[in-house]
Amino acid sequence: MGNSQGKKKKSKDNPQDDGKREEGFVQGRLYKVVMLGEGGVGKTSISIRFVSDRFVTDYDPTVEDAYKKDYIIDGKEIKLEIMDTAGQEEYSSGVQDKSIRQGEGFVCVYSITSRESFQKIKDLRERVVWAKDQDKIPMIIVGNKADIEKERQVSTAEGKALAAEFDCQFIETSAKTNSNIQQAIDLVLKEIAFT
Ligand SMILES: Nc1nc2c(ncn2[C@@H]2O[C@H](COP(=O)(O)OP(=O)(O)O)[C@@H](O)[C@H]2O)c(=O)[nH]1
Ligand SMILES: [Mg+2]
Repeated sequence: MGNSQGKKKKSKDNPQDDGKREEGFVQGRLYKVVMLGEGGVGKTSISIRFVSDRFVTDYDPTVEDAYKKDYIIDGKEIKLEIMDTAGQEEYSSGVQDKSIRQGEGFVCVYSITSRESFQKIKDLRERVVWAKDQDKIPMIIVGNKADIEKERQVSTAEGKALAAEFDCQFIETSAKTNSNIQQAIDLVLKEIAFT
């Protein structure tokens, strides 16, 4: 395709087409966000909460789906696709690697009630870094289930410290009470738009 003087304009629907990135959001552009995290941390719940403002408790945990939403951010109407992965524990599975390759922004989710899920974040980040050949990867860390304070195993300070180590943003959320869900998605979208 026409690639003269390295000034090729990136196509709207094909943001990965070109290494060059605009600063800020582009009207009509599709933004692809990938949810990563151990099974049960709330990836599907966060996705459904964001796209349809519901909290569903009975769905198949093995389901892997993509949720789409037209969304206005910074005054621009964009298309958002959230790729919800399942079976994170199956490291050999190529399915998530495909999502990682296709995704532009990554939401690494753990549950504040599970130290194990928190410890997994490091591995997840490494997989993304390995799969993407980019200097800076748009990524945020999310500590979900913040509504269950009495079962907390991971402090807010620990979450912040890990995010600082990875030079990324951190937010605690609850898909159940709809706390900080939109804020989390906005954060990752801004990482994509301004990275
Ligand atoms: N209390 C509470 N439960 C949640 C929250 N998010 C998800 N859950 C519950 O945690 C379980 C796993 O959630 P799910 O979205 O399927 O996790 P996934 O495997 O990461 O997709 C389900 O029973 C959800 O109802 C939350 O923010 N607070
Ligand atoms: Mg799920």
